[in-house]
Amino acid sequence: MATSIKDLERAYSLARERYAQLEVDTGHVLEQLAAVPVSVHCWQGDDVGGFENAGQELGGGLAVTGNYPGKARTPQELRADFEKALTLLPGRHRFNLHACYAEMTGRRVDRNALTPDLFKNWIAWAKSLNIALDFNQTYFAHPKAADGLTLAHPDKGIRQFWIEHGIRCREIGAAIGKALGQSCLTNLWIPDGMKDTPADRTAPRERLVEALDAVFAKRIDPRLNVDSVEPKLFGIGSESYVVGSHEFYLGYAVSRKKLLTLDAGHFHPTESIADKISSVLLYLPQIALHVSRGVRWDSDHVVTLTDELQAIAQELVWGDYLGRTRIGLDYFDATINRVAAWVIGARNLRRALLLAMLTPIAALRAAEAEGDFTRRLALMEEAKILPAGAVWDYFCLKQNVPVGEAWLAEVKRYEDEVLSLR
Ligand code: RNT
Ligand code: ZN
Repeated sequence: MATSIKDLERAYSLARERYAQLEVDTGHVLEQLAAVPVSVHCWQGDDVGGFENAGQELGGGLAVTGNYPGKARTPQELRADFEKALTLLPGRHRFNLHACYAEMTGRRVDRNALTPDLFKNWIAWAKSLNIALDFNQTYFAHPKAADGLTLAHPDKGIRQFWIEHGIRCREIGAAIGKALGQSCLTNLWIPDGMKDTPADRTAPRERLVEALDAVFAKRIDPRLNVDSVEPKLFGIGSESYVVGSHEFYLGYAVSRKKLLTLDAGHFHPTESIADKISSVLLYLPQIALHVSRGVRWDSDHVVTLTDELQAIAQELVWGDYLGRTRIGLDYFDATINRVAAWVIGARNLRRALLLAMLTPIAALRAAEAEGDFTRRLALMEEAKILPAGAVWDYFCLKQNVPVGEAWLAEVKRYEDEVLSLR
């Protein structure tokens, strides 16, 4: 039986008092938490399929495993699925599209010729839901990316094709931002790399800088669109060398005033992006995050409430970086219900932010300033099991979304009534 509203309120009231003793104002936390926008990635809904129907395999080192029934096959289905997810998610959300989700009507338009009107249904839908959109160039699942090289390709014609794609996508980003009145983040990730030891690591990087400069040549009003570049350490088929590495893009972003997208799965397995945030933000006004979960490699598992996720949230909250970070999710799991995958990951991200906001950070910092590391560690550990669950439940209640695992019954119902009929 579900907990009654009265019980939820009672539990919250006790929790509020407990946190007040630690000088944490839960009322303020709830307001702050609701306001953080999280950009949810469209591609969990259909296994990074998109709607070009070109029969091209995903490629680019991206791999989605699983064949759970009911995946979205059309833009209408994808939109309906995400609308369902939104009813189960507390707080503000954006929707993050990829260029390969263009809606072609009849005639197929290639990537170098995409125009904003191919996204007009997405824009109208976003408007009707009062959510903002983000965007991504799609440098994979295309014959001209079949050898895993795009903007760094040795062939000038192929490079030019992908430069044009990059330019078109920024224009689409700007059109989205204009139509929705909220600046769109257009994120650029390319798969370019080599499976085995390269003989020349320099030339592809020189070509990439030149190509990126061509993509970004036109100035776009940041109120309409901002650009971000996403580094990676290695991928499937690019184990030995990735052209757009962390150092490559960090230098690029700083020198060209672009955002840098830190993806949690794009580094050595024991390396955390949490520690990078405060360094990178010394040199860049803004960054973007792809919150993901690597398991042994960049496997893009559904985001769970790990220590790493909490470390990321702590940095954002404790470092006061929320206003300078465009938070997005990036994972794809086809072995479970895809709507549930969205809900689990997005709720976990916000839960991690809540935990960080509820930590008595002033006391921790005071202990640190006094050099009292015993106290810092002791308080940090005690803080971990303060009654945050009661605050989370109350937050969901106030946000009109299911409390606790009750959301799962909603997803199951949707599966029975909609997904299983596909
Ligand atoms: C790939 C990058 C990239 C993609 C999406 C689909 O390693 O993480 O962000 O996951 O663009
Ligand atoms: Zn990513």
